[in-house]
Amino acid sequence: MSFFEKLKKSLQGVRKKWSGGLSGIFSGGAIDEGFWERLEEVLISGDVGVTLSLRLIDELKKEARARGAKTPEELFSFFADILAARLSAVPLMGQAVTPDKSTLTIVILVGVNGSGKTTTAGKLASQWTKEGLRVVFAAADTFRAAAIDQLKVWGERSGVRVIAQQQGSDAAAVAFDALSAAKSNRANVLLVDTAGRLHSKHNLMEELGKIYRVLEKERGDAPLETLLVLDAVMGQNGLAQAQTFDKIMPLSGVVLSKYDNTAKGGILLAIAEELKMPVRYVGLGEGEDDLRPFDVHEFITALLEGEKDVGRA
Ligand SMILES: Nc1nc2c(ncn2[C@@H]2O[C@H](COP(=O)(O)OP(=O)(O)O)[C@@H](O)[C@H]2O)c(=O)[nH]1
Ligand SMILES: [Mg+2]
Repeated sequence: MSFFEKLKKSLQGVRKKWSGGLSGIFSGGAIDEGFWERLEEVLISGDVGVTLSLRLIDELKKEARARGAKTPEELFSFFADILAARLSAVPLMGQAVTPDKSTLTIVILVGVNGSGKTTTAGKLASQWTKEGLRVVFAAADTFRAAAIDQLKVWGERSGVRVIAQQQGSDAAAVAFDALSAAKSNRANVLLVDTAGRLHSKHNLMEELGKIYRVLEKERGDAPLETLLVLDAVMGQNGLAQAQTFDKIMPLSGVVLSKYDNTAKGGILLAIAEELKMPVRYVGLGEGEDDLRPFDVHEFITALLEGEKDVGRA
């Protein structure tokens, strides 16, 4: 299934719950006060956020005047263009991490408990091993034994070596070991799974900072990617998390997980606009193939398309 088909399928759920979907707003009626109020309501209830919703509406109003739009239908493509322009303005938006065989790429996954870090590590490893890349896992979530086991299951599935120590051991030491192993094995990717630190627990965040500093110091020329895994279901609450994690280590992007599970779709716009952070990947399920690089244009088409078009290929 292509990203588009997959996304459309999962967006059917989002759309139904998201006040009948954005598409309904643009079909029929007139461009009157009621139209703008309905649009505002749908955007805000869809986790776009108040400030951004009002900004988008202002922009669309200007566009409507400038182009002399008479019906909501005419506004539809203007709105799609506005969303696309804003999303595309963020550097690295939708760009997959592209390790290559000539070097080692380090990828650290961070995020709160249950956000989907380990699953994302597993999905990425599955994709990359299929491309013939050599992947090593660092089990730097040393908090719970179950976390190490969970990573090992993914490791077995893809034939990926897991560098782990005992539960409770120093996470930065695991990361250090794993980097050495990755280097001596001439691996192409080191995927570092970390513990789900509550962003309010400062000492735990410090530990995460230590992992970053160790890898940053020892990496040599190896490119380093730091991805924040955000649970789409968290909505606007996720934005505060992102800022806290970004202070611990400069983030190179967001993996928006569980997009198939959210009742609201607008958080994606809020991440781009409020955080100015690129959404690199979107998680659309629990399976190994359910992680896709984020595609701006396919996303907007799928989001704005009416229910009537859902079956179209
Ligand atoms: N539906 C859905 N479930 C997901 C997705 N990503 C992760 N999960 C599930 O979310 C739960 C927590 O994921 P896990 O990777 O253990 O989170 P971690 O604590 O951040 O490592 C697991 O049950 C995963 O299967 C996704 O994109 N969609
Ligand atoms: Mg985990």
